[in-house]
Amino acid sequence: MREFIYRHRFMLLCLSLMWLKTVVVSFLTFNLVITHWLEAVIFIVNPLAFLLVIFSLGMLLKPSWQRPYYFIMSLVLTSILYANAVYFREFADIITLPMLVMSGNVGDLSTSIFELIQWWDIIFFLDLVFIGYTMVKKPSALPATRAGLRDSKGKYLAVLVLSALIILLGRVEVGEAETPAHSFDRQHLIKSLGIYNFYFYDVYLHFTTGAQPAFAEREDMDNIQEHLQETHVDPNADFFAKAEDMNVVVVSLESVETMALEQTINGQEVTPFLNELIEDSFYFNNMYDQAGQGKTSDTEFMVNNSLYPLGRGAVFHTHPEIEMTPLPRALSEEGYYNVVFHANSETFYNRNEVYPRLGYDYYFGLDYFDVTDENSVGWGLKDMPFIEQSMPHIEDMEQPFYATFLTLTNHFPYELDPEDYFIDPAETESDIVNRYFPAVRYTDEAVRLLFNRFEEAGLYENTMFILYGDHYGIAESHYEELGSFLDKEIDPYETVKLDRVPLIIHIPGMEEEAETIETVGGHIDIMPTLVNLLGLSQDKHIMFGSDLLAEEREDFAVLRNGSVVTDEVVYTGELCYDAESGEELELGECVEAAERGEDELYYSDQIIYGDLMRFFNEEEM
Ligand code: GP9
Ligand code: MN
Repeated sequence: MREFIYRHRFMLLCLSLMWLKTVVVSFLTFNLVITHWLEAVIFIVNPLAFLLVIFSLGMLLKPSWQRPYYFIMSLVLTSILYANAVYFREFADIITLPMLVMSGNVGDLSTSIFELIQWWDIIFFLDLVFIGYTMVKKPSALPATRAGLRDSKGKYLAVLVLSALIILLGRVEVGEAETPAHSFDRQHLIKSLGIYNFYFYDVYLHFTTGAQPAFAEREDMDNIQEHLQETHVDPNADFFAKAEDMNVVVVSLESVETMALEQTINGQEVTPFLNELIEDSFYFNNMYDQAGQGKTSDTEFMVNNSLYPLGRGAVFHTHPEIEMTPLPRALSEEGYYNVVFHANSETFYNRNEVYPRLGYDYYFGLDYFDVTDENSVGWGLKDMPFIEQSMPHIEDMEQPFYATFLTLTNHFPYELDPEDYFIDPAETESDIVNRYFPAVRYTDEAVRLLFNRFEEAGLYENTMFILYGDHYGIAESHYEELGSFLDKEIDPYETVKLDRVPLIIHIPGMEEEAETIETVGGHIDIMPTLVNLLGLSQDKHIMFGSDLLAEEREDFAVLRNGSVVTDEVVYTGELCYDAESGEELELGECVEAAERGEDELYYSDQIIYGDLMRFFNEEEM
């Protein structure tokens, strides 16, 4: 043993440093909740399974090739760790393979990426400097010796057995027997598999899901239709067709959270216009962000399909060609003209491919806007000139229309020109938190402008407006500073609560019925609500959500990471809370809700992965 250590010191040094770094970085960056000593042991040893194999393979090489091999391996693995650490700062998630095919979007993301990189990230690479130095300057101090397969069979076998045992150990379920499964919770996967083995699992998912359409059968769809029938809730008949034949305007409020509507800065409301609008609208204050890695586009997918987005990648990118029963297409049949306004490149999120399939007739993308240095900031054209420049197209449009406006100014990293500050920034240690509120305030002003322009154009009275926050704004990595602003400690329960996004449905002429509705729901429920209000047939669609105005509505929302909210409990990351008080409960109290959440995501995923809508049978709905 001693001799082995001596002969392979360079390899053992690289291996130990990489192991240590993986455990420390994973623990510090991925917000893992470790509640049991065995979980801690599994978490600490699991990166070894992969590292042992990868580093011991180096011993097969000639000594002169070994050092560069170990150095390159350490560099590659450090880069994987670092890329994930940076990604996690904004997305609280791990990079999956389908995200890599979205790298075409990266050019537009440059403003966001620079904001995420910190000077002290150099720490990630310090050990590589040390390894590189000894490799070049002091090679004799740390020997690398070849261990041929024939002579060292026993050693390689031992490595394989040890790695296999570690992987098996990761499969051990720790904690209470009644723990729900965790298939949608990537943080749980990292905890039990380790970051490197996670990628093997991801490759496995990539291929198995890719093959799913070929093996799918009509029966798969029948089972899902049966499930949907069991959970079906009748829409509210009193609201049926209340907005029939009206124009429909959908406004995606970039990164606007419900929390923002409830705040003031130095006595000034953050969203004075939305707050005023709420008084005359149906306002849903318990809607949850159900987007996945495809963020804005995932929400567009939900709003137009009432299917959940996928857990991996943006569904607009990964499955642009599946069969769907989308809302705009149903509206086309009723004589609607369907358009989208968004001042970003047409190919971003593959929108140019997906929009026609959703039933949009026209996409007013970047080319339709006059974008200059003066009228743009951050991600591009500012929301107010965006509205101004969209209106002439609206005024010329045949009616009724279904028009989606995607705002952009309130996008991370929340840059704003001085003249667009209507309120002061917040005063916390985080510039992101500070800048977020004035940026939301600016978007609020753009929405006011939209309403004014609709009134001036004489279109207001005959238009139903739907405004929603597309997803969270402030990432978890800023929760300490956000907590100081909100004056509360942000525990996992509060983290889920901060995932609320506003939903406002404003129907001119229905101000009398206006109310704030506290039912728990999410983006998935928008389409069924609109289908009812517009007097369309429910039976023509496979919808996972339900009418938000339904009398018998069940309070329920599942987030894409598997967290679930009902009127009774909040389940998140293997923890269970009382929905009202936020008090922690026994995990068993959440099992039913968590399993229901898993079913919803699982069935919806099956439809997309298997392209099951091919087998949709209207008769059975
Ligand atoms: C991109 C815009 C923002 O066109 O919709 O996307 P996001 O980064 O929020 O998903
Ligand atoms: Mn967005």
